Amino acid sequence: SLKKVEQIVREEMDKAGAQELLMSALLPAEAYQASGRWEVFGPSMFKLKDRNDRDFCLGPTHEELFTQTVIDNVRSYKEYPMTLYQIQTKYRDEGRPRFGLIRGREFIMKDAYSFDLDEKGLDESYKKMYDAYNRIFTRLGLDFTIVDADSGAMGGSGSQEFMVKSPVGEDGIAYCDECGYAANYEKCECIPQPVEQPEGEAALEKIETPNAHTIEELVNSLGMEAYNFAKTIIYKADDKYIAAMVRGDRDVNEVKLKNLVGCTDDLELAEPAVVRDITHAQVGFAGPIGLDIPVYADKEVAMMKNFIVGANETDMHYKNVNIGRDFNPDTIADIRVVVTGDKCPKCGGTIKSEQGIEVGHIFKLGTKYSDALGLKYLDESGKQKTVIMGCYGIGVTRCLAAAVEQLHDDNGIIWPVSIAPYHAIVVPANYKSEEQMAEAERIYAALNDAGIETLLDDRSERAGVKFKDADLIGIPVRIVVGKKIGDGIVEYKERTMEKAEEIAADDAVEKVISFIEANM
Ligand code: 9G3
Repeated sequence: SLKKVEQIVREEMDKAGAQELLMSALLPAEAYQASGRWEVFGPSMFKLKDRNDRDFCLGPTHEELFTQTVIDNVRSYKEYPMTLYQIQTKYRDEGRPRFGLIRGREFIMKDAYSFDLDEKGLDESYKKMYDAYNRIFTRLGLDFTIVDADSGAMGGSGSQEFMVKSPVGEDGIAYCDECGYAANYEKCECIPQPVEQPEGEAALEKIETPNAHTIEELVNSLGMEAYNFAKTIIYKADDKYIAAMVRGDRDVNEVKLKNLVGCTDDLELAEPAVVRDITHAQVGFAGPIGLDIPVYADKEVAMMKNFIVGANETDMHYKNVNIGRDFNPDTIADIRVVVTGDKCPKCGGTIKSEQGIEVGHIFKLGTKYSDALGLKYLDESGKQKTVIMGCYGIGVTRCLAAAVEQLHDDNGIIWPVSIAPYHAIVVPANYKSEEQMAEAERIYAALNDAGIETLLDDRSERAGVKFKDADLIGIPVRIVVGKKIGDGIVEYKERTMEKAEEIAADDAVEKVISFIEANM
């Protein structure tokens, strides 16, 4: 299945005019030091030393190496445009590796890099990749959505993600059915949703809230609504601490906040001991009043009146808090996670949000790497210019997991035919019956001769075990040779059919061929 995914990616990349090469995965530090990323990646980069104590890494991505390759080999502007790619193992020391192939520290990526003379050229190269990605994910049998994405540390002028909808997806997709707007959580602008606010500013009051550590407990003990509270969450941003505030019924979007704060590494929740040290209170009573770290407040908090916050004192909260009189955030910005029901930032319609697995991400990079490493060319009038780049990734191993997440049932995997490990399986029901085994072998050989990738389950196992295994590994179609073979009858079952149907043994090969051809 993995080889089939790679081959489909390869075919479509080649059709789009890209050229394949293969880089090292064990790389000297120099290229990443030249771009400044040797430091930027921090703990995510697997670093090691060689026998001469020189710095190396296991390659997490290859912008620098492809740029250097073009510098070393391309002499004239006439050789552009070009798009180079590889299908190669990457290494990243993820803070939270999980879900098997979805997020591992070693994974296979197709990474491509385009090199153009100008922005117009980049737009053309980008469009070719965009179209190739549509063909690739369609051929892989994935139901995907394309969303505008944040470029984050990559720089450049924007990017798009190809997302496979799945509840185990770690990424969020916000989309509007009315106007077609689609963005990932990091990119989607949240329109502040006002909730009714009391008139005037009541007097600030400290109240006892024994053991009310969470919003739910507070709501219950005070008989208020979650949107009457503002949460104060303390994060570690690189080597300093910050406080983020969102309305009680919202969540902090940590990528939006990270981009706003401009920190290098991902934000991390402050350890409880640090929270106690900063707030002088147990966790769950943090608030903005009297806090001596920067406070980033979501736009909706700035609309609240007479609301409740932690008092930075164990078991105590403040009520009737008002911005201006009682505290002033250092920054007010959109730092919350979009939710279903939000207003569409484009047309005002209703936003829906779902989880997704990012299987592809394409970027217009610009000159970030060509500047850093010095990839220049002399144009036809002899004027020196910088090459414009794009980069395009597909999580090849992640596509396998995405396909399984999206296509399975209680009996196991349902592979799209295009990436199934085999097209068909032949199962003799009774391994003790010479007639059934012989007939199964005959059909198996005939299918293989017809170009159908066929598995023969000739184990000395009960039929039920063989059926369950065939369903579990998701073989698209199954032929069972049982007692009725004496009447020239076999069973035919497509993986998605409820029940098997009886067909003439002589029709089995043709029926399987037409099913496979219709679903490739
Ligand atoms: C690193 C480490 C982690 C990383 C990166 C580099 C993510 C990194 C973004 C990309 C951008 C594109 C080429 C193909 C398309 C995607 N996590 N990214 O660059 F060193 Cl440790 O990989 N790269």
